[in-house]
Amino acid sequence: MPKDDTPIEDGAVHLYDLYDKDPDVADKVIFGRTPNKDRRGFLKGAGLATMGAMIGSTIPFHRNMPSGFIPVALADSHGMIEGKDGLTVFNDRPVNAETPAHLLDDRITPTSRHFVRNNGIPPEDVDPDTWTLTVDGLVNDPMTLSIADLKSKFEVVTKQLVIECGGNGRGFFDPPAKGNQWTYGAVACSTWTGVRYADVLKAAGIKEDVIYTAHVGADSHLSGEEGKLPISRGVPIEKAMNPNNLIAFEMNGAPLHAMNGAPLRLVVPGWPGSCSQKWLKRIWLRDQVHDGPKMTGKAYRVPAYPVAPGTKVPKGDFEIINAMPVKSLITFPETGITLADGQDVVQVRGHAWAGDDAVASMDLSIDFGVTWIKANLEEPANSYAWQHFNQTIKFPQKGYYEVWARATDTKNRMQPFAIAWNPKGYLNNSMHRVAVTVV
Ligand SMILES: Nc1nc2c(c(=O)[nH]1)N[C@H]1C(S)=C(S)[C@@H](COP(=O)(O)O)O[C@H]1N2
Ligand SMILES: [Mo]
Repeated sequence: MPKDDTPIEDGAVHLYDLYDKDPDVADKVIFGRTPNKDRRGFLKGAGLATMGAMIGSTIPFHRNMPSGFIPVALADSHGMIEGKDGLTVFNDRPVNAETPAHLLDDRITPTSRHFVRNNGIPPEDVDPDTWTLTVDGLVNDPMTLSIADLKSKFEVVTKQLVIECGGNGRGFFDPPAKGNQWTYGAVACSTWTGVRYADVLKAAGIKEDVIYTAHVGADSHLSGEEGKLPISRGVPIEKAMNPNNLIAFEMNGAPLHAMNGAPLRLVVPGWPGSCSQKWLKRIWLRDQVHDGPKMTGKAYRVPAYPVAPGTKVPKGDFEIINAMPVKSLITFPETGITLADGQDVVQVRGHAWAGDDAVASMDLSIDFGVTWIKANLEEPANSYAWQHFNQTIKFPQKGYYEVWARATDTKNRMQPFAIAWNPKGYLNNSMHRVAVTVV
């Protein structure tokens, strides 16, 4: 295979040469560290060169590879996105990556562990100093604000807020639903700093006939078509006015990560993550339910009535998802652990959250749900932060166990064992289970 036959970026050929000579040294040069199982690197602009470099070889049949395709040799490669660590990458065009449950063990999710859900291609070379946000539509005073304006004109607040993708848990649907096969990790609770969405709307002056917001970001459509938006969602004006929503410019005390919406994004916690527009450029107030891409049809919608798995539901029978349901995650121990040398006790811990509500109680079971053990549950740091739970669990004898976690919200709604199936695979809040073997 002649190396010059491949339409690769500048400098790529010598990468291959580097890998030919000594892959370990090559990795160090490219990724800045010695490779291990969790090979880290960058995905930004991952073309053939990056892929080839990561595999350590040329790809003779590369022309047959669909765009956005991830070679199976890299399929279990974690952390391919710069600044992210240990995420499971589903695609690179658009980038979609979730965090394994045991890596969400921090009380506040570090930026490196915050999942990424992109519908299009993020803007490149964003400049926070020249970035502007326009608020228009049915407002008394349309405004265009810089990030400096936001900081000087409005109170800056910091909150821990949960963002969860509406499709988190889709991977467990049977029959399967199309889309990213998220397991548990399309959720995070980072610290966000910004101004209240409500304060900005108030300053613009909301006209009486406004019922819905529309959010526009700077990412481009996968087709490359100029002006075509990959996603533009909105929320009822009442939800937009919730004082916990932020227009955020900082994540965990630093500028936003490029993949999480730098330099400016919405954080509308408690509702599907898709309401939290990244790379935010425009907020448009409307007198109708917003009809942007992924607002209509079946996107982020579920049937208005319960359906049997596999049912074909007419388009008109879907309704927009609002609050996410109560859910929890065991972040320690990691599923599949073995307790040896007479160990029979584990300090189980994790987090729980409940859409627009709070979590009232948290229970664990090690006998497949026959009996339940109350876990210690903390109050949230603020509304819409996840709540931490823990409990010491003793296993009565050797053998295979599953620890099940079940959260109950303040309205007495509990996580189900079985999946409430819907055609697009949203809202799966079935209980998290981890396997523990005592030998
Ligand atoms: N501009 C823009 N905003 C977006 C998206 C997107 O593709 N483009 N994806 C949405 C979806 S579906 C989710 S779940 C969240 C994910 O946020 P994160 O990538 O920071 O985890 O961002 C939302 N905001
Ligand atoms: Mo999402």
